[in-house]
Amino acid sequence: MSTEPWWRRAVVYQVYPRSFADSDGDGIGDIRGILQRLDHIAALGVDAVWLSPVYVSPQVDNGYDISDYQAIDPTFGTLADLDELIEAMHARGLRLVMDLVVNHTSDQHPWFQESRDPASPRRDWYIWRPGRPDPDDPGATLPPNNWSSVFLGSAWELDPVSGEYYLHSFTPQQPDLNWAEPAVRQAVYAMMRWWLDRGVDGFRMDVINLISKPEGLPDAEQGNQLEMVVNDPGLHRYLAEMRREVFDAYPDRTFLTVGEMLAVTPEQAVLATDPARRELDMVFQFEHMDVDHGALGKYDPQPLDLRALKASLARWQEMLAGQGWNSLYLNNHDQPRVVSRWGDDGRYWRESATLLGGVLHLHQGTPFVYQGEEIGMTNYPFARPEDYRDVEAARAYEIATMMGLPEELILGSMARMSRDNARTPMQWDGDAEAGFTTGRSWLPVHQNHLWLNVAAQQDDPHSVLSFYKRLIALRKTEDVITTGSFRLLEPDHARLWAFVRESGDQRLLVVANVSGDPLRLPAGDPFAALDGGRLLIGNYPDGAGDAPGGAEGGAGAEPGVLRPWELRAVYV
Ligand code: TEU
Repeated sequence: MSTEPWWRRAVVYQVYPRSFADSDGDGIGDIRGILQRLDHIAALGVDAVWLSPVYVSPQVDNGYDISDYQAIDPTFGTLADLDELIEAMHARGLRLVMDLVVNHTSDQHPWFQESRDPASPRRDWYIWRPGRPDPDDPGATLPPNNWSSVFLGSAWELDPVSGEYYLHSFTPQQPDLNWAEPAVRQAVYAMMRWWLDRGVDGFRMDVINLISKPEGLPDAEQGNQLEMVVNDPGLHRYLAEMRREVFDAYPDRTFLTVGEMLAVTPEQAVLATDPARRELDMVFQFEHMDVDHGALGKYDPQPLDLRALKASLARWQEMLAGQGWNSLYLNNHDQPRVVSRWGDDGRYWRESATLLGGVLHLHQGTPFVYQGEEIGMTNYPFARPEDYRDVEAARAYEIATMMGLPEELILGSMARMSRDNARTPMQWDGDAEAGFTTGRSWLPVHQNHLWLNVAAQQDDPHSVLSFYKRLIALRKTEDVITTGSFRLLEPDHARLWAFVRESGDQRLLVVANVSGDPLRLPAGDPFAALDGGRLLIGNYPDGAGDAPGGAEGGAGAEPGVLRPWELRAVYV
C-alpha cells in the first residue's frame, strides 16, 4: 500500500464564490451556483477545490474579514448548502479545501467587539498598545511603531473607546488576532476541527506567516512590517502545534494544508513543508509573482524579464527538491490574469494562455488552477477609478494621488495590476452577463465573453479548455511530472523557457517560445533530440498529434524551430 499523500498527484481548482456562479439572481455568486456548475469542475479532472471564504462577513475585503467562522454568509447561502456541496463533491471524487483566515478577524467579530473593552477577558485576543507621545503635539499620540499595513498606510488604528491602538496588517476593519494568547489558538483549533468534522478536506491558510509577531513589536527599518514579522520563529511553533491539535486528531484521513506566506524564502518554505517537521504540506510563495514589480512595488509594474521568472521558479524547484513540496500557480483572486500580464491576450491569446499553463504544470509540485484560467480569461479594461470594487485598489489610488503621481499613470498601473481583474464574473456562455447571473453582476462582465466562454470551448479539441483537460490528465499518467528531477536549460535566454524533467530512464524535455516571433532552438543536446522524440503535449494543433496540419499550425513546424508562443513537451 502506498503511503503517498493524495495531494502529491493532485491538481486543485480555486473557486472565488462571489464571481463563479449566481443561483438566485442577486448578482453575486453563491454556493448553490457552485453546485449547479460542479460538472464543469469535475470534467476538468481536478482532485480538489479550494473555496475562497464563504463565512459571515461584512465583506470589506470580500470575505477575508470574517465575523463568524462557523456560519455561512447569507449572500452565499446556508450551512445546509455547504453540507450539500461537501456531499456532492465527495460523490464526484472531489475534495473540498476551505479558506482559513485567522491572522485577523473582522472588526465586527464579537471577539473584537468584546476586546475593545480594556477590562474584558478578551482584551489580549488582539494586539493593543498605547500610542507614542507626539513630540510636535503634546496632546496627541503617534502609532506604537512604524509598521505599515500590507494595504498601505499605518498598520495601527486608534480606538477611541480605550484610547489605545490596535494592529491591523490589512484594512482597519481587519484587526490582527494575538496568537501569543493561548486561548486564541485553542479557539481557532476548535473551529478548524468543527469544519473537519463536517467533512472538509483541508485548509488554505491566509497570510499564515504573519501570525507570530516579534517580541516587543520593534520598529521596522523600512517601515515595512513584513520584514519584521514573516521570519519570526514563533510561526513554526504555532504550525507544529496546530498540526498536533487539529490534524492529528484524524489519523485515518489525509488533509491538504497550504499556507499563504508573504515574502517567504525557500529556506523558510523548506522548514514549513519538510514532512519530518510536521507543519504544512505546501506554501503559496510570492517570489515569482513579484518579478515584474518595480521600485514602488506592485502598482509600479514593469515588463516581464523572462530570465527572472524562470530563474525564480527554478530556484524553488531546486531548493525544495527532496525536502519540501512546491505549490504551483500563476493566477488567483489577488493577481491580474496571467495571459494579459505575461502572455499576449490579442493575436496569440490561445497559444500564450496554453503555453503559460503548460509550462507551469510541467514543473514539480501541486498545480492550482484559478477559475477562468482554464478558458484563458483576460484582464478587464478598467478605465475610471469608480470601476474598481477592491478595497486594496481604493487605498492604492488614494495614496498614489496623495503622493502627487499623475492620474494617467496611476490608472494605467491599476488597470494592469488590480485584483479586480481576477474577480470579474466567470464566463460561462455568450449570453448577457455571461451566464453568471440572471440579474446584474456585482462587477461587470468582460465584453469578450461573447466569444471567450466555456460553452464555446467545450467541444473544440483545440481550445484552451481542452488543453487544460489534457494537461491535468497527464499528471495521473506521467510519473516523471510528479517525481522527476528538474533542470533549467538556457537560463540566460530572454525568450526560451526550457527545462528537463528526469526520473529513471524517462527524460522529458519541455521547450516554450515566450514571444510572438519564431525561435530557433540551440544546437546540441538535448534540443537536437526534440523533433525525433515522442511528443507528450504541445499547444499547436499539429504539434499535439491530434490534427496534422491543423488550421493554425499552417504548414506545420520547421525542424528545430518553435512557432510564436509554441510549447512542446517531448520524451527524448
Ligand atoms: O492575501 C495576502 C496579500 O497580502 C496579497 O495577496 C495581496 O492581495 C496583494 O498581493 C498585496 O498587494 C490574502 C488574501 O488572498 C487576500 O484576498 C486578502 O485581501 C488578504 O490576504 C487579507 O486577508
